[in-house]
Amino acid sequence: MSFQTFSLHQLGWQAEYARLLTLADFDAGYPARVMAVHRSGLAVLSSRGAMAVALPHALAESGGVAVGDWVLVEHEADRALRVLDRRSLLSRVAAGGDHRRQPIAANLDALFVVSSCNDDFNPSRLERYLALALDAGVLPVVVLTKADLGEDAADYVAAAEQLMPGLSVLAVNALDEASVSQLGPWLTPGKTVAFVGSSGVGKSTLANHLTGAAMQRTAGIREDDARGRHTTTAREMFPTPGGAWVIDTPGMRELRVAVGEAELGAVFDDIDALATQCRFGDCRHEGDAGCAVEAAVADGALDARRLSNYRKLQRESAHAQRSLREQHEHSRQFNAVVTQAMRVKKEKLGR
Ligand SMILES: Nc1nc2c(ncn2[C@@H]2O[C@H](COP(=O)(O)OP(=O)(O)OP(=O)(O)O)[C@@H](O)[C@H]2O)c(=O)[nH]1
Ligand SMILES: [Mg+2]
Ligand SMILES: [Zn+2]
Repeated sequence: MSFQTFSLHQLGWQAEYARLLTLADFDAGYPARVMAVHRSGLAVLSSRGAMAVALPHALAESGGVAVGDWVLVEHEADRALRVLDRRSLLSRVAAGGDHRRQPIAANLDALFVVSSCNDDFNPSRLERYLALALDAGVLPVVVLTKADLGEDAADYVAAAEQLMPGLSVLAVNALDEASVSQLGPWLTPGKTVAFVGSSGVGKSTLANHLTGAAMQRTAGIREDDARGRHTTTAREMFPTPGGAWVIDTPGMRELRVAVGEAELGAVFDDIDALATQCRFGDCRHEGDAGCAVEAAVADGALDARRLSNYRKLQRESAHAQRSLREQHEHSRQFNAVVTQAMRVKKEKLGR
């Protein structure tokens, strides 16, 4: 596939990036946007067109490079020199014990959190995605697909709107172009959006409509469990005819989060507001006297599920952050020991 050339502005360049580059940077290289991350290197687009550039090991290791990133590409060398500071970064906690953050997509303007008007609809999972978006610094928009398959799409929309104050929720038939045009307001020129959600909910179907081509594979859904097979395997960014940028992602089976307290609190703003009305400032909302949160659960104003999911996400985030801190501390101590050992060795050799 060949790309036409794009100006930096069309690629989503923002004035704030220019401030991150020094004259020395411009002498060394030029900015390019990462369209895809491959094991062998990066596919980038710049005002010079599409190119494959090498990704030095050190750069890949230090925080990684994500689709949507801006990199400085060395003049005449086709090699990425560094990643420019991100405006937003969507990341997940890696599977396995080490709680490392895996970058998913960078410099997003909106995150379409996709679920369907069927068994896939799960408020706790959606809250998890909303927290992920806020933590990434991205505006979440909930898109509920398969509105054509049932009559109760409005019920799903109403339920989703309860999940965060001011949340935009759209019900669509992803197979219908006119219905998909509801996403238009978030797809203005130079804006970058990504789709996340479980496998089979229609992320690629939506992305294909927007980019005007079947560039991502889609798969038929299995009727039995309302889940599709995993069909999207790579993360790539594609332009829409209107000048926006779209990133499709593979369905995530497990999404662990490590979200900041403030970001989590923004999703669960209603609970935090109730908590200010508890009799005691240090109320744990666990049988404490005069607890406004538990009173709200008792009289049906607050969903017990929502309260328990808030607690779960708080615990999970605290745990992941503690684990990251410990690792950081460990590697700091380790480096100190190594540095000391090398110094001793050098001194010995010097004598
Ligand atoms: N009727 C109907 N079918 C849909 C809708 N959205 C998606 N589908 C179908 O659901 C199946 C799965 O869609 P995909 O777009 O591949 O799902 P995905 O989210 O990209 O899945 P992964 O790539 O596995 O994460 C396809 O057969 C689509 O045609 C919708 O709104 N209505
Ligand atoms: Mg897909
Ligand atoms: Zn309380």
